[in-house]
Amino acid sequence: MNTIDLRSDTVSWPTPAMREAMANAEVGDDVWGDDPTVNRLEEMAAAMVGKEAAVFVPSGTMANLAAAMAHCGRGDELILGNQAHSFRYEAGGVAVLGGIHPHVLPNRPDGTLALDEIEAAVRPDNDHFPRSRAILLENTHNICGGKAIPTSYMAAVRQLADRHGLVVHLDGARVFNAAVALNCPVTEITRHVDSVSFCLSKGLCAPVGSLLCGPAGFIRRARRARKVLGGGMRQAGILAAAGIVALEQMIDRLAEDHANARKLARGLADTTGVDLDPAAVETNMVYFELNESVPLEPATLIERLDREHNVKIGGRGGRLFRAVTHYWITPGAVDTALQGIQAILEEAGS
Ligand code: TLP
Repeated sequence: MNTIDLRSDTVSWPTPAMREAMANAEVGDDVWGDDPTVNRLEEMAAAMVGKEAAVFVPSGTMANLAAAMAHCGRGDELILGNQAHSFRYEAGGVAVLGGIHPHVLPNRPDGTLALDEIEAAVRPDNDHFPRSRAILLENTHNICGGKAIPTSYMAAVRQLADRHGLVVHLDGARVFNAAVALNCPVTEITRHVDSVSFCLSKGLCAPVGSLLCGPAGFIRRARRARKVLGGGMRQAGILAAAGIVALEQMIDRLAEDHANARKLARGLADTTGVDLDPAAVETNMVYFELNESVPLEPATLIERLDREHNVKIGGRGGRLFRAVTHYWITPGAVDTALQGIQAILEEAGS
């Protein structure tokens, strides 16, 4: 990557080992259940997160929607955070396509929902109300700074859900980043939820795909939801082969991305005109703000950084930005990005 692309970890390219595995993948028709490479990936994924079964889907968005549709029927209610990716960035899919009513609670800055607010959101059985059915958590929590949510919180939500007969789905798009940051086996996180989705195509570098994992009956319903959503793929073993490499080779090294994010955060915290708390950076995401005192439009910083320094960062509204580290971002690339930001801010007179 000549460009230093920090807009997201979704921009990461497949590794040479993935391209080789893709070229040599054994394939079959996965809608018929005939693709040996997809079947192997699904078995591996389910075992890794401690669930009975898994289904390979094209995206994290489809994984979350298929999960909601497999857990909930029309008129059921899904409790989730107002900063959940599912609520903010998935085009309202649960309502549009699932007939599911989102019950939105405020996310706290650490990405959690207050337990008493979840409790209060659970509806009594009454013809006037939607039926409370599921809780959705996100770990790591993207919009809340890429925070890794502790296993003790996951356990507390499990207990609450059990008291009310609710199921819990985890949007674990980056659940392996969470496990690395919390220094625990991923099953310590996933054992508290009924179902979990995770992405191969973010920090794990595969080109396409996510896994939805859970009990066998749930996964059967999710396969049907995948079909309804147009996500039944044919010789998907080509993609699954890269996913297997992702699970075998790319998880432990996520610690390097976290170290690079911390390095970036420290450098930005030392930069005049930038506001951020480096202690808030727990995984591969660095959110930072341009101080009001800097006479520079946020769009200008993004545009000049790209044009003059070949560095891309994401604008998150107002004066907020996001930079995400991944496999293709080296410590040297972090230095280049920092130098670029500092040069532009100095010139702007901060
Ligand atoms: N997140 C993307 C954008 O959509 C914001 C990103 O660049 O971070 N869950 C979480 C927590 C996510 O961050 C994302 C993607 C998804 C689900 C959806 O995954 P895809 O893009 O595969 O549908």
